[in-house]
Amino acid sequence: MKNVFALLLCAFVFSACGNPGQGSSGNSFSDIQISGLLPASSQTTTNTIPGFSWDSVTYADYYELQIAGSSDALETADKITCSSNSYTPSNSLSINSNHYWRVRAVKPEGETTQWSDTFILSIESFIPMVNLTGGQFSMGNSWDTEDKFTASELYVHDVIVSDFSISETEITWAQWKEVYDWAIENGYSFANPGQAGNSGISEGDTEDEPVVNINWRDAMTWCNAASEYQNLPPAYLYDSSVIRDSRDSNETACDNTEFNLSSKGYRLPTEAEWEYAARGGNNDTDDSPYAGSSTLNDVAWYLDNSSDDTQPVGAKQPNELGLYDMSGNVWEWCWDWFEEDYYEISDLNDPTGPSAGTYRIFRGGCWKGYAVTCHISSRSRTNPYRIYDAVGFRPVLSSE
Ligand SMILES: [Ca+2]
Ligand SMILES: [Ca+2]
Ligand SMILES: [Ca+2]
Repeated sequence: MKNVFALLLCAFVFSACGNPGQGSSGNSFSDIQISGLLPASSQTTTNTIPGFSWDSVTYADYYELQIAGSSDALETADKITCSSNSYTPSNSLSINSNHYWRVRAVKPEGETTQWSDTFILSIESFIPMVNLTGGQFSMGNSWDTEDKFTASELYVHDVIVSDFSISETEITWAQWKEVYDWAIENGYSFANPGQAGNSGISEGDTEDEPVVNINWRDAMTWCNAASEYQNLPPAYLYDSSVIRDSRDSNETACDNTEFNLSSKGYRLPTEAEWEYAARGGNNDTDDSPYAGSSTLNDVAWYLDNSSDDTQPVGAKQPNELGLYDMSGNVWEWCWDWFEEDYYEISDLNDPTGPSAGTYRIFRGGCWKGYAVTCHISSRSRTNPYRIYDAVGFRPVLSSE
C-alpha cells in the first residue's frame, strides 16, 4: 500500500513538471489558455460592477475580452480590446442578470491563444428585487364595480407588459438614506430629505419602515442617484442631462423628463407594471382584489390594523411573486401622469400614461386608508411637488 502511494505521488509530481505553465517556454502561444480570471466563476456581487482581470501572457500584444448574456451569445459577442490584463466596465453591464465572459491574448502578428474557460458573473441590485416575466392582463377594477375608490379605475382594458424586476418591498428609510447620503456627496440636491415612517426615527419609527414625505420628483431623482451609486446609466434625463436635482427650482426638468423602457437604470414603475406586479404577474393564482389575498388583514397594514402608524416593510404575507405591502402600509409613486379617461385610450403594449399632466399617480393604499384604497386597482394622485406621510415608492429595472 505504501509503495502504491509513493508511486502515485511520483506520477503526480512528474505530471506537474511535465506540463509547464502558460507562457512558459516550450508551450506554443496558440496552445496557451489564460487562467487566473477574476471575479471567480459564478461569483455574485452586489452594489458595484467589479473590474475583470486575468493572468498576463508572455509575448501578448493585447487581450480580447467577450461578455454576453448567455454562453450562446458569447460566440458572436463583440471583442473588447484590452491593452493590459484587466478591464473595467463602465455603465455597460446590467444588474440582476448573468454575464458570461472569457478572454484570450493576441500577438502583434495576430496569433491568438485559446479562449479561457467561460466565467459567469452575476451582479445583484443592492435592493432585493423580484424578476417578473411579462404578460397580458386585464387592468382596472375587474372585481366589484360597486366597491371602487375612484371612477377612473372602472374601465377594464387589456395591457401587455414586458419583463422587468421590482423591489420586494417599499424603499425603506435605511435604503433611502444609503443612497441619499451618497447622492448629497456626489452633486445631488433634493427638495425633501424624507422621513422614516409617519413619525420619523426620533419619534420611534425604525429604519426598516418605508421612507415617506418625499415627493414624486424626489423619488424619481433618487432612482437616478441609485443608478449612479451602482454604476448604471440613470433613466431620467432632460435635454440630454441627467436629473440630479428635485428642488422646485428644477421643476421644468423634473416634470418634463422622459424615460425609455430600454434604460438600464432604476426607475419608478409604470402604473401598468405596478398593477401587473400587485396582481401576481403571470402567476396570478388567486385573482384576489388585494395583493396576495382576498383577506386584507393577511397582506396589508391599513386603517383597521395599523394602530395609526406605518409599519416595518415585509411583515405581512407577500403576494404570489414574493412582493410585500403592495396593498397598504404606504402608497407608492408610479411614473404615470393622471388623466381621467386615459384607460380608454391606453396603449396595449407597455403603456406609460399620458405624455403630460398635473398629477402623478400613486398606488396601493396606506396605513391610514380604508380597505377600498388597498384594492389592487385603486388609484390616487397628487401634484409632483407634494409630500405625504403615507406615500413612498418601490423602484423597478427593465429587463434586457
Ligand atoms: Ca411605526
Ligand atoms: Ca393575485
Ligand atoms: Ca404599499
